[in-house]
Amino acid sequence: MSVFHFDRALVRTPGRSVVGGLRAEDRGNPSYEGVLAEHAAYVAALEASGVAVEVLGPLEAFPDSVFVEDPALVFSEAAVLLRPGAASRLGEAEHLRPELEQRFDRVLELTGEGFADGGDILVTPSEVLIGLSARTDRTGAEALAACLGSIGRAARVVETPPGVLHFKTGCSLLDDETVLVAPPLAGQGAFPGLRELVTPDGEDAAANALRVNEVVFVGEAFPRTIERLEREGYRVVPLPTSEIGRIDAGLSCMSLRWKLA
Ligand code: CIR
Repeated sequence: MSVFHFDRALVRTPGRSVVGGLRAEDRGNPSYEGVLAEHAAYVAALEASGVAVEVLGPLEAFPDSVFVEDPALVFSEAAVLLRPGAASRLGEAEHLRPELEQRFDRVLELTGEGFADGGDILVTPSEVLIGLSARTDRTGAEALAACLGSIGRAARVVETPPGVLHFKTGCSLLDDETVLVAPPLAGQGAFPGLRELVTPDGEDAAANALRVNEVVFVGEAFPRTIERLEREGYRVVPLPTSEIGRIDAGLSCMSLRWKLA
């Protein structure tokens, strides 16, 4: 079962409120037009890589709702509505419910008191890794692992190093054998059986790359990572992320991706 071959994706147009999106450190608001342009480039890149993209309308009441990866998790066989750990984002899942019900035969739901963000979930060929973070707590992670068990998916709860927003802020799958990792996640034993390719000095944020079919999306501001990946034989598609980067986002978070069963 391939974990990076996709033919469908769901994205959400950013609302004007995106300029007030959450961030750990304030380096100034992103510009709305800038985020829109980065989003449009991302959608075009998904389409160019062979994915049919459906675009949902903006949700002004939820500044971070362009990051559709966090309130849900999707597979070919089912979707799971999550419970995002930031109070301002919890309601996003409910807005995805009808969209997922239209597109998936099975829509499961994370219930209980815990929280889990999609940004903390890395699907590898052998298992689903759920990173504990400031957004995903142990109660949520364990409830999600149980939920995934009900669809026959093995899950393992792992740590996200302090200071890293989401588990996938610091890692992304490059192929069936290789994971791109930022130094804080490297050498921690989090990825048994996978080769770790570590991002070059000063380019930790490049670790939130995205493998889609035959290409890897990488932030264009990370030339050394791009060069390293190209040397390794990957076909890299550099994408602009400077505006979404101001609100702590990378390339996995702007879409939900799956392959029709
Ligand atoms: C947040 O803090 O929730 C957003 N500003 C950024 C979310 C990025 N999501 C992701 O990497 N999965």
